[in-house]
Amino acid sequence: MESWPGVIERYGALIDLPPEAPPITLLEGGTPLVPAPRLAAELGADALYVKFEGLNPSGSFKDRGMTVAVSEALHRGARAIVCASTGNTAASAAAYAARAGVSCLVLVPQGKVAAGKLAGAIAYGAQVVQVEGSFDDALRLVREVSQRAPLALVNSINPYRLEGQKTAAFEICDALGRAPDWLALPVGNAGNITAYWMGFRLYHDQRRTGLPRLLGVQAAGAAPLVLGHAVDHPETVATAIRIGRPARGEQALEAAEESDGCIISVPDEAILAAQRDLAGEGLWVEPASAAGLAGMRAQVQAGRLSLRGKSVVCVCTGHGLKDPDIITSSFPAPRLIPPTMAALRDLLGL
Ligand code: AN7
Repeated sequence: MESWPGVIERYGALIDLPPEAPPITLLEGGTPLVPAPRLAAELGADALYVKFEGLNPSGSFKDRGMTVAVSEALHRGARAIVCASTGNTAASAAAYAARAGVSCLVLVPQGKVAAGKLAGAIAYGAQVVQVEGSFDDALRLVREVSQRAPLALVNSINPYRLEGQKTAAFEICDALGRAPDWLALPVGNAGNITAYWMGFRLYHDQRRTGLPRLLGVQAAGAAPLVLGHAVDHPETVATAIRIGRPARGEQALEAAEESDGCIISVPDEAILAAQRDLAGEGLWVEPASAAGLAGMRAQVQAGRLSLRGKSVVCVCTGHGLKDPDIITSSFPAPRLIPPTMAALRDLLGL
């Protein structure tokens, strides 16, 4: 079998990127669609799959969009890129900037970025700046600075990000041979749900597959699209989606509606429970990534939805390794014993 070539090479004809732009790639995409039969049974679904996006090169789905955005920026002559981020965009931008040999500036909300994301951005060599404020403050600043300085903005307001991210929809359809009945995913800045809809629509327009219904899921403390207004001080354990003014909010609402789906919110406890249950299937994802499953479960439990005979894909957007603290801080430290069999026997009650 040929090795996976990255999303630009694989889906180039369907991606709006100047064909003469040399791809800056880390061979992102090609992530597994893992069946989770126990979760399917619990929800009464015919089948449930996890699109495990944490297996991308920098550990999240952002790499799909970053390969296209950075390739396009370089093709235009950019020598530096910039983004605001709750963490994953920062790590991804830093990785692709490193790959391209250009510099990268990232602005993150102070103290609210998971350890693995901050470490990643630093490891790849980005200049990381903390902002005394939220992601939304950071996004406002980078929008402005990218107009004043020669810095290419690679947040998902950059359309090339969506061009890359829509490839995840193609992969799902290619793997299943059809579109799933439901696609559930977390919603933060709302770029990803918009991109998925673009991807599904494109395959549908080409008469390759049907269309799924979309379930976008926000955290209750950061749910502007459910409340219908901006949230000034978003708060959630799922720091990736701790966003109060989603840049693509309108498009996300349109996508959900067009698909005959919806955007809902779930409390942090439901997100953490879903994270535990996914880990119980051998799939350790970061908290935000569990929101899709948490939302599906909430809809089913409330009787708003029956999944009988239906197939569901939950998009798990980032790897659990991104946020180790959320796990270690809620469990006691592992027991410490002297290096003797007596001590181990004692501990195990043998
Ligand atoms: C794991 O990195 O916004 O709705 O700055 O990291 O497209 O924003 C991350 C978002 C879901 C939400 N899951 O996607 C950032 C950032 C994970 C994420 C989302 C994010 P969008």
